[in-house]
Amino acid sequence: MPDFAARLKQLRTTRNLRQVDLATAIGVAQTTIANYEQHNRFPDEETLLKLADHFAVSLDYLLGRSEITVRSDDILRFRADEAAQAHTLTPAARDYLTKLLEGNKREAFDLVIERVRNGVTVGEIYRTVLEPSLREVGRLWETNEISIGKEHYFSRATESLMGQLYGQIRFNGRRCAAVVLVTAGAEQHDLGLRMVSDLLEADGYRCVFLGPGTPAAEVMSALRDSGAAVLAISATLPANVDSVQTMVQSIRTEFDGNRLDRRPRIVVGGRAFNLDPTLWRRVGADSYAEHADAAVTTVNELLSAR
Ligand code: B12
Repeated sequence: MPDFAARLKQLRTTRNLRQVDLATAIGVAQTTIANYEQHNRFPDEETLLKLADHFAVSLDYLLGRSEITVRSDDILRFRADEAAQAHTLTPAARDYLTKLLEGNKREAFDLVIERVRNGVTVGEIYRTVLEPSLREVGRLWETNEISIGKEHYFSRATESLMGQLYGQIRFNGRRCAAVVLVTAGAEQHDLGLRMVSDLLEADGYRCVFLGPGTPAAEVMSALRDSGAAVLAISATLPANVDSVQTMVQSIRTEFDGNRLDRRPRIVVGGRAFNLDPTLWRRVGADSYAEHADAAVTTVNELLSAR
């Protein structure tokens, strides 16, 4: 495998960047990049993270310890799709977004809760209002049209609205297996995974939502204690995909001696996997779904095939 110097040069040249372009983008001198590529210097922690973020790769990939990465052309295509979707927000998503960004939280919540009272399912609200408006907020933040504070406010408020909507979910009364849900590595984005959890519960699954920051040993305990049939892992940042792979490998090893039907099936998802639809196979998962509705279908299919 290449070392850091070779990997950096490879990443830079395959993106058609000159040393000076990369230097400007991450805020260092051109000679610094030249020194990195010639093994003369090694970056500090902050610069390493900037480089990984800039190329949308993990630190392991940047250091030549992993070959798992999302292809840059996939990222560009995905971003273009996201930008195009901004113009096709549903009127309800547009209203929610506008009201909340103006600070009218009560009105924003009321218009969503009103729709649920009128028969719209929570799943539909997630798909047509909350998910697209969250993505649009990300785009507005990336293009400097709103501040990071507004983006935080919007996501925290949406999280609290989801808590209220949970009470409105219509559960279908089936009694299904348990599913443990976690995010990988340092991943803090967990709203998408919560949507997956809520819709699985609505379909009858017992969900053990662990979310971000759960140590591997605790994930194992939760799988054993709940007798889970499925582990659902979410990653939004490409930098966390390696951690998904590590988690998949340790679960496989841990349950290796168990009967086939006692080994948890592993399903992955989240923005990082949506960027490159071949990635889920490369991390060794059993399946993948692009969004929360599809996640329910996928889990049903995985378990009916056992
Ligand atoms: C809200 C948000 C935050 C919140 C998260 C709050 C929370 N509790 O989740 C906070 C403020 C904490 C945050 C932090 C950061 N964020 Co942020 N964030 C977002 C934002 C605006 C929305 C994310 C979201 O909720 N989307 C909506 C959900 C519903 O979509 P989803 O996650 O894709 O989930 C769906 C599917 O993927 C699927 N799914 C999800 N998980 C799973 C799992 C399984 C098993 C299955 C089957 C399916 C599945 O189902 C879901 C529902 O359909 C996005 C913008 C965007 N385009 O997504 C940026 C975004 C993801 N963030 C970004 C960044 C850069 C960051 C920070 C690094 C910023 C910083 N410098 O601090 C940090 C990183 C924190 C960390 N270590 O994880 C970038 C990522 C760019 C990249 N490299 O890919 C984005 C894209 C913004 C942007 N346009 O640049 N963020």
